[in-house]
Amino acid sequence: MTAPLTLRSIEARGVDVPMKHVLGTSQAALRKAPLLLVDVTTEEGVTGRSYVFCYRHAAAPAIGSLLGDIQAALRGERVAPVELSAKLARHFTLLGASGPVRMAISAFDAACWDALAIAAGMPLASLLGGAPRPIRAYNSNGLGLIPLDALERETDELLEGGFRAVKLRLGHPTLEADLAAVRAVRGRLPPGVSLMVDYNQALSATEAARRGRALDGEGVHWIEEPIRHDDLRGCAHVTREVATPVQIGENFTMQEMVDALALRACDLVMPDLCRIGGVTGWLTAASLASAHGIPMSSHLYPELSAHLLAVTPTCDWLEYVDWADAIVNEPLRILDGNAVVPERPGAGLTWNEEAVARYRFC
Ligand code: SMN
Ligand code: MG
Repeated sequence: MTAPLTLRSIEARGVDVPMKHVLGTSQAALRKAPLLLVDVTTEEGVTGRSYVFCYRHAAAPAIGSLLGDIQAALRGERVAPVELSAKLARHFTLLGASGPVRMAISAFDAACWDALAIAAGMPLASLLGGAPRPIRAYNSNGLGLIPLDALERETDELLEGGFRAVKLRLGHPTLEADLAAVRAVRGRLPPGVSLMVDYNQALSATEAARRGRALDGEGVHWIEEPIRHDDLRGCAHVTREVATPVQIGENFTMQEMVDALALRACDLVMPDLCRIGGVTGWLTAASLASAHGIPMSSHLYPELSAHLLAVTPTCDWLEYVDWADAIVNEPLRILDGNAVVPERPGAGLTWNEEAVARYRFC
């Protein structure tokens, strides 16, 4: 039996990592990824790791400060993430589990699970009752709202690694411009390669139904977040009106996931590790999706999500982004379009300290 682990400290460091391809969404164009690297150290000498994609730089010190609060509340406790999640839910009840609070709770939880898997000498997927296996991945780098010739160039680049799917951001001023972008990318894809599209909440429900119906004839694999994420009734309307599967979930709380499934607000779900409550939250979300027979994909964090999809009963697609490659010692490998879940203990994340020093901003 592995000896229990005792929480000693939580360290959080912000790095500003350049993206190889600009992420031009309908809401903002991102050129750098502000990542907060989280190390949970234990009295026994085991360190668990995770990271948070902070969206905005200002969120990194805020999440870091909340992790300091978690450290003060839980120092000396046994690393038992299911119990600690329940404690943290109470700890933050009065403040409310808003975006940065949820991200701090989630990243702490994920790093705790990593520590447990390292202590057990097992890959995270194995600790969770599964085993490392290839997980099909789509390339989600790049393909923003950029000119058509640039889209064509990027599509060719993004197919390297044998990916069998890519994701295009939409939400141009007109439906015609959206269709032109879809056709430009489609025209570069070999047969059998899927194309997902992501509106990042750009449309009204009426406009989403109109554009969605137009996209029905274009062979799109899913339409992601066509309207604001918290209008679940609107999402249900779009899902009914459009034949192409509707995908939502990257902003879900657990309650939103429950409500979305009850309202049939989508055909597919893609919870985000750092918004759904870390590994503990993911496992609950995976059970919910399974009970409803809804395919479940991941959002960002491909290194950890690959382990989690390996134990997700309705496992669908891994979202692959390469942002953490710049600061980890062993980047996630893609082989023939599948993520290779590493066999080493834990999730397999260790920091390249030289790169961390270069990109550090808080
Ligand atoms: C996305 C991810 C991260 C930042 C902005 C947009 C996008 C996705 O919605 O699903 O990849
Ligand atoms: Mg998205």
